[in-house]
Amino acid sequence: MKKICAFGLSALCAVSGSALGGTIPTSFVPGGDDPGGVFGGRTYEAVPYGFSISTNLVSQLEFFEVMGTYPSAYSRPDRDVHPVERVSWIGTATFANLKSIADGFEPVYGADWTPDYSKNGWRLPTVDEWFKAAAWDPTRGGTGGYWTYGFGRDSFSPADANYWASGDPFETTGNPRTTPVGFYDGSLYNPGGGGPTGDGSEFITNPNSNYYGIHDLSGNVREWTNTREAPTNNNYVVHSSAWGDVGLRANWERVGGFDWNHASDSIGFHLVRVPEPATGLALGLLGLLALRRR
Ligand SMILES: [Ca+2]
Ligand SMILES: [Ca+2]
Repeated sequence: MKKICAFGLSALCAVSGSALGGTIPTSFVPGGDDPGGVFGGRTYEAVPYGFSISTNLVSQLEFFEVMGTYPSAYSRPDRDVHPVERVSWIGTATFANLKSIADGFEPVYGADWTPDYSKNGWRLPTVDEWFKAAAWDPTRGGTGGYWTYGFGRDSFSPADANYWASGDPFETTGNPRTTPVGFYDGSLYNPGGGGPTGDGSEFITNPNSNYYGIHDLSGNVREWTNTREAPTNNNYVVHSSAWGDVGLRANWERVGGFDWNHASDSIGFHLVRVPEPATGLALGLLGLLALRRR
């Protein structure tokens, strides 16, 4: 066992290979099959390299097992299976570095929180990666295309995702009204009413995972990305919609940029990692895109 510190602070040390927390389930998004383009007035670049993305939003239990704390506003007995929220961008980067070390990967974030894209550890997705994971479907129309919502459809109903007054069994339990990660999987919850989930009311969900099998890209909580809003500030772009939003944002719409110390019970995150960042031309492209991104 070897104790490793991410960047010299005792609070950011972990034992390499200690497997802090369990394995984070991932879905693989292959590179090189998407054209990118302009959507809603924003340019999304093609992603020429493959990356892994957490199948679910990072849960409160996954965060606790690494960090030893429950920072989220949702504090009911079933909190472990709900998405972690009220974590700042710096908090997510800290978690990602520690989880990387525990899993035997290279930490991505350096001393000033600058991501080193040559490392193979966990990090937040860039906006281009997030958009591809949420929208791209190489089978759409036979030749591939982009969907409006993160579950592979261009319209939504209350059975598809968690938003304000969407009727799920967590509407009446008080704020924040998150649903468990992976909740929209086609299940019938609390059949006949009076079950153990949320307020016990019966609720049927549509299968919400998309082509890659990823959940909750639309709805439940908004999500941090690894992309700065502008090179001159520490605001990071936030995508997706939350339990408190009326309806769902399209995959290309952004909430805006938030300071890296901002923490909200409406913001959580998916994690990504590039298993082999040093191979091919992926690394150079990624670095360039991250630098020139507005
Ligand atoms: Ca809801
Ligand atoms: Ca989401």
